[in-house]
Amino acid sequence: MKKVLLTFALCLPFLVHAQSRLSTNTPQLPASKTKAVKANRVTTDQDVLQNANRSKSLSQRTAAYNPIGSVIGTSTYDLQTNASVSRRILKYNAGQISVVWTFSGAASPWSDRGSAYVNFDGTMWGPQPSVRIETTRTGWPAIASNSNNQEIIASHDPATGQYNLKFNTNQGIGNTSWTQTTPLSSKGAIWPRATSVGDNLYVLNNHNDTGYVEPLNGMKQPMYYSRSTDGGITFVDDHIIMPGYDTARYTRGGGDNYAIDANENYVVVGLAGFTDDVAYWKSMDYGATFTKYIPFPFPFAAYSDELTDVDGDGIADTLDTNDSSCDVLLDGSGNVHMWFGYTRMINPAGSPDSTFFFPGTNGIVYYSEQFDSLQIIAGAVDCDGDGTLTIGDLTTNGTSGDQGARYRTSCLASMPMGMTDNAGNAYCIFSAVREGADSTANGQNYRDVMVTWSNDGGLTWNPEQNLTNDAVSTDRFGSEEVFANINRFSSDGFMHMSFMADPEPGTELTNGDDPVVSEIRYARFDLASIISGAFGPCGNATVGFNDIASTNATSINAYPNPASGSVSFNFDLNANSSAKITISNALGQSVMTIANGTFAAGSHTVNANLSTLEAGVYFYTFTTENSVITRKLVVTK
Ligand SMILES: [Ca+2]
Ligand SMILES: [Ca+2]
Ligand SMILES: [Ca+2]
Ligand SMILES: [Ca+2]
Repeated sequence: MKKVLLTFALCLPFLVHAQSRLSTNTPQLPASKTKAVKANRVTTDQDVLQNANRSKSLSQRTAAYNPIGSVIGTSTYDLQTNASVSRRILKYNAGQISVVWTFSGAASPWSDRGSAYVNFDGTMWGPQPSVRIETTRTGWPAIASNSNNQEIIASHDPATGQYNLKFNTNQGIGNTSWTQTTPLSSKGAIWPRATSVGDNLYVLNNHNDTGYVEPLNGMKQPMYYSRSTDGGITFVDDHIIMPGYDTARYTRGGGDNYAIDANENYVVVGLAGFTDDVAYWKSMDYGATFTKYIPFPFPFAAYSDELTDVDGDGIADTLDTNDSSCDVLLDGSGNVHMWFGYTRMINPAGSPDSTFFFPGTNGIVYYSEQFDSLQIIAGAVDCDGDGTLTIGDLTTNGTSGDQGARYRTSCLASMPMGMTDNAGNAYCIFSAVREGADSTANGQNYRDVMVTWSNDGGLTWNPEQNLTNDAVSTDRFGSEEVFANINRFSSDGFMHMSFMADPEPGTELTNGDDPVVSEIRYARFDLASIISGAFGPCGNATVGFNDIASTNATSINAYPNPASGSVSFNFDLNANSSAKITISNALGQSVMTIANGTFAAGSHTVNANLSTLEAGVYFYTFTTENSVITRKLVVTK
């Protein structure tokens, strides 16, 4: 057996931090509950059920099920990732939103599986898709756009026996006519990610040769990077392996354990894996060259199931590591932000069959390139305040008892995704099991979508809040919201989110749940509510979220603007609603309330006397039951 000790830090030409136990304020399970689970590696696209030969029919929702947001589609195939969540929502400045997901309308073995696409055109969502966009069976869509406002969807095609990527391009944002091409060479490509800046299109995927026998560059299932500079017509880099991604540190890659982001000339590729480093590659020249960094090294180089004895006493040690889910994000200054799920692992026998991880671990870890800091910033919350988490340890994969559902090697907190806004704030959403939301037939805890945010560039993070705990009021019964993904940058004051929702924690594919039609939902969250802490650590379903279809403030305008002496606000409501208009100064201090009451559906005009205000720039905020609009108002004398 190969014996590798903690000596790599001195011999690598890139940034490495000494591993130390992550300090955390997130509550952890009692020791008796933190059991180890054998880690099954994901080696191929999962086309077969964990519990095969079941003959149940697809079931529909129960009446009590009423999660937030609006349904924009469905899928009977309910595994949207093996680890990291893909950014499958694009929000355009003109107001359109495009969402993709892995779709099927059929029962196992999901013969019609493929990419579903739906677009919000600024007024309404397109119809829910009932068929895939590809001509053949695919999955795992990644979406990007080019400078012609065409949208490009990359998905993997297992039909050839050797996986490959299919690219489908439409004629413009929202257009549902697709032209299918295969611009990349066939390299057994699976589980793609994509992002773009102008005509620079970046694609990341895993290698898979179905037999899982062909090592490339000495590694099984390595991650690949590809780059197009003409909007996806041709690729100048076709399935290349990143510099420093080699047998010195790696024996294999993994399914969906990577992320990519681009912003102006910057590109970042992030990589995790529970027996590997958390690493990223950064480019400052549109992806032509990359430099590798390792913010959180795994204690063993090129780990291949050795005894995890790092202190040399012959006894396996439990190691802090990542749960294979990660995200990377570039802010407006080109600084890298990286998040990953926290877990621990041990191999007590030094054999391939004895690699275990601890799914009861609780924490989202954040790395800041700017501050070179690594910290646990959030996790599942002790909602009843008794000092411990009353959540199962997920060892039985969420099938009974006081379990939440485990998704592959995800832990209590997992699947992070980042966003920044035009005020310089950073946000991280993640999936966490919610203590107390314990209302399924099996007594399972639901996973909700959580958020934490930072107003100092990632140096410190505010307490986590629960965005989707729908079990807090009588009209919103419990439901599982997972695979949440959001826009990478917000310029409109909202976080736009798509996610999968259903009444049953876990998936049919990996948890052996009954077949179900899962919903793909959209919701948007106003950042002002997140910043004010309105959702709270355990959820408050009455504030802050809305979906565009039910937004009752359709418009507001101030006239004249600039205004002198007086101003008129004209607004429309498409339903009866409370409505308030306030004016604040450039410091954010409220200086005037103009309207505050209940208004009927329809058009309204409210006049205001501005004579008490100094000349200058102000903002008016229009708040209704489910929306907040803030716009600039200039006052002259
Ligand atoms: Ca030891
Ligand atoms: Ca508790
Ligand atoms: Ca929920
Ligand atoms: Ca489910």
